[in-house]
Amino acid sequence: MLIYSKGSMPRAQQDDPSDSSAPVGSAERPLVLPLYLAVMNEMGSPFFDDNVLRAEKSAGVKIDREALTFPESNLMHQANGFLYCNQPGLLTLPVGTHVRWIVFGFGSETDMHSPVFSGQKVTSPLASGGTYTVGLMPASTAVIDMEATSPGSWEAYCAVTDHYFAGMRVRMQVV
Ligand SMILES: [Cu+2]
Repeated sequence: MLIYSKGSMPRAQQDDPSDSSAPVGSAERPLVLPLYLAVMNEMGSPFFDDNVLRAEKSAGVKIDREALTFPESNLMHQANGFLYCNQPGLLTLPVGTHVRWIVFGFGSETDMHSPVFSGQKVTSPLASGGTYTVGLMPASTAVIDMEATSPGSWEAYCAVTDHYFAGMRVRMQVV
């Protein structure tokens, strides 16, 4: 579900896309995709204790909850709900596809994100400013227009170093 202000989305993407003859992915009718970035703390889950017990039973080991690394190990640095490009399916974009990314983040003070779309042409609103990302604070959104220009396997990711190495990435296959 996308909620948008009137006029902020190309007419062809609104409620009745049948009134446009432009194909999805064209400049006139970009493919709209979400990119949700957030650090999810699994220790806040009401199922946390059950999950730890289940993991201990499955692995046959006792988990040291007092270990200094334990809290960090429960911070899931997710992008669209998955880590390390393991989202189901493969996001395949033919060269020339125009994508309107709706990027958004929620969470706490750890949720400062910098979404980047590697290898591709960012066409707005940033290209004129010479930058390739936006600063995304908790409970904020942004729109980034991108054109798939470079074939290969690329990532949409958070450029915050800790977040990237902890898995905040989505794979894009440009063909
Ligand atoms: Cu981030």
